[in-house]
Amino acid sequence: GRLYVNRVFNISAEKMFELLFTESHFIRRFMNARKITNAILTPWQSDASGSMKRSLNYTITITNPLVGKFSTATENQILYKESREGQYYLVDSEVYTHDVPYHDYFYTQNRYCIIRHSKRKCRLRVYTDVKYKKQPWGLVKSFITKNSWSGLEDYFRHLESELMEEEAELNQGCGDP
Ligand code: YK8
Repeated sequence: GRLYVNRVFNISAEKMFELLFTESHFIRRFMNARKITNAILTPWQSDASGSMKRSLNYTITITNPLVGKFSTATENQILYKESREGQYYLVDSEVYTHDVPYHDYFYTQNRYCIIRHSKRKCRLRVYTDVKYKKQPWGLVKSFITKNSWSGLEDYFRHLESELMEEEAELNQGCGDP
């Protein structure tokens, strides 16, 4: 896997969770900017193990010339019960892209870790892995992995920079002296 985001933000852990994992203006704006459309989100609901789950369905716009311009996708998120409000949030998200070549072979697992740093700061880590449901040939596998990494890198670089913008806006006039 790869670590795509690992940074301390001037944003509380609680606020970071709200920005990324609720229907915040921030995430709506970000989805618009990424041309992620037709989003349907279920609310967070507790499961039998005491963790929380939700799922998202949407259409992504793809810039990779090897792939069609759009794909539907499903994202299943789990907020582990080990999470502590305001302190520590661990979210795993499995993303299935249904309309790309070899879609039945792989999915992406993103692990988001939000850790309280101080009252108004948190660390965000995003760790990503491409997982295989069945083993493709070596050549196909490296093709999938390479194309996935480049798309993911672009996505998380953009997310990080938008979070930095949001951080600047949130701290206007009331940031740390
Ligand atoms: C989520 C991983 C792979 C996929 C894409 C497929 C290449 C197909 C390989 C062929 C287009 C928002 C990605 C990047 C699309 C976007 C997905 C996003 C960024 C040529 C063999 C969508 C996080 C996420 C997870 C997986 C990403 C796909 O919140 O390369």
